[in-house]
Amino acid sequence: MGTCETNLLKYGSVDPPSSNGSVFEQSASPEEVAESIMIIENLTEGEEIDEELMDSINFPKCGVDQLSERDVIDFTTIGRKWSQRHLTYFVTRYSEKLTQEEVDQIIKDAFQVWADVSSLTFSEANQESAANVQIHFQGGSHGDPFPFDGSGGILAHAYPPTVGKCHIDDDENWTTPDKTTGYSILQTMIHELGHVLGLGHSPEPGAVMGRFYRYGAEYRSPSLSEDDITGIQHLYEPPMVETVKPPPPPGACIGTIDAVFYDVHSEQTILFRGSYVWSLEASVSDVTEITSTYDFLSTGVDASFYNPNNQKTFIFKNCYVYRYDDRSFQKRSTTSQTFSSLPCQVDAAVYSESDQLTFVFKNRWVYAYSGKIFFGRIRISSLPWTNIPEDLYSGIDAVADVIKENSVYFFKGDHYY
Ligand SMILES: [Ca+2]
Ligand SMILES: [Ca+2]
Ligand SMILES: [Zn+2]
Ligand SMILES: [Zn+2]
Repeated sequence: MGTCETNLLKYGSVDPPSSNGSVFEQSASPEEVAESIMIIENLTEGEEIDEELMDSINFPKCGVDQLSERDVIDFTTIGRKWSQRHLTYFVTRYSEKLTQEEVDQIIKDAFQVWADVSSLTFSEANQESAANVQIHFQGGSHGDPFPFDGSGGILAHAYPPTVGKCHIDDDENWTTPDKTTGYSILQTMIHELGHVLGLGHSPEPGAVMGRFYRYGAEYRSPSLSEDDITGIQHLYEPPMVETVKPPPPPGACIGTIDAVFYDVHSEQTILFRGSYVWSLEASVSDVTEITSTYDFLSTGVDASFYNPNNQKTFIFKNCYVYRYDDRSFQKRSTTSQTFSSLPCQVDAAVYSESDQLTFVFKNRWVYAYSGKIFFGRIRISSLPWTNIPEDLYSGIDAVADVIKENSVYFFKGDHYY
């Protein structure tokens, strides 16, 4: 233990940072040294820890980062996790750079990113003492032995489970992800909460759990990489399948539907309602639970469309677009990242073969895209298609271009047109 600790401290002081970029934590930060010491102490206490971690203890340096130099795994965990699957949080001090509403929303969004791909759920506690996770914005000295360093350099740090402390350096120019300047508080919060949940740093260049802050518009509201997802699911399992089954679904063509698309290759019409999906082919219909094909969408969807040119399916849910290659999940991104100017919670979407355009519907408006290029917003009543019933001018539930029949079907309430 004694020699090990000495090596750790030497590592921290001798190794220069590998880049001048801003880091979420400094190389072998005091936190990580502290983490390593705790983990080593765990050994003497006989607490059960990861096998990978056991191996790493034999390395000359005992820093948590040694894990990442091994080929066995990419994501790293710090050998500790929460035993419960529901965690509560509380903001002990708000930022001077952001409004309280902005901070609350960002924290909610950041937790949701992890909740979407794991069995974890999160909610806000009424008071600090009732919270598992405490989030604190403050610059310089902030009540622990590891003061922040002013503007730049270290942006934040967080303690491993089950400490639950997440500290954000409030001397940074924090901004919400829709801005173009400043550090994205969302990117930073997702990363730090990863530590709070037990993830270490990943060497994968695309991982949210990489050591360095990532510049660039696409990272201001970053998607988790496969590596991040594998990491969190290693600790907390994939999202739970509903154990209480909803009542058996009624027929596909009765009542309001959420979304629909026509798959020209399989000649199937795919209908979404609640947590079920219907595949209609000629007169045969097959119903399955949504999660059996579409991961992460257990509570239903807002809209969907199929692009026959690249055989990709796009599914909209709240502020996200989920892209599937045929039926396998590829990536999730925010609606506004994928389709500029597009609001959250859209009503319906369709790729029109005849216009070679994607139309996304929200209330009485239609947003038109050629690929990802925004063409403009028009009223449903001004769509270049003939015979659109007036009932649909105020908004629709779902729409599909059934190419086989050369018709566009609109769905609203019990009716389709
Ligand atoms: Ca700093
Ligand atoms: Ca809908
Ligand atoms: Zn970090
Ligand atoms: Zn701190």
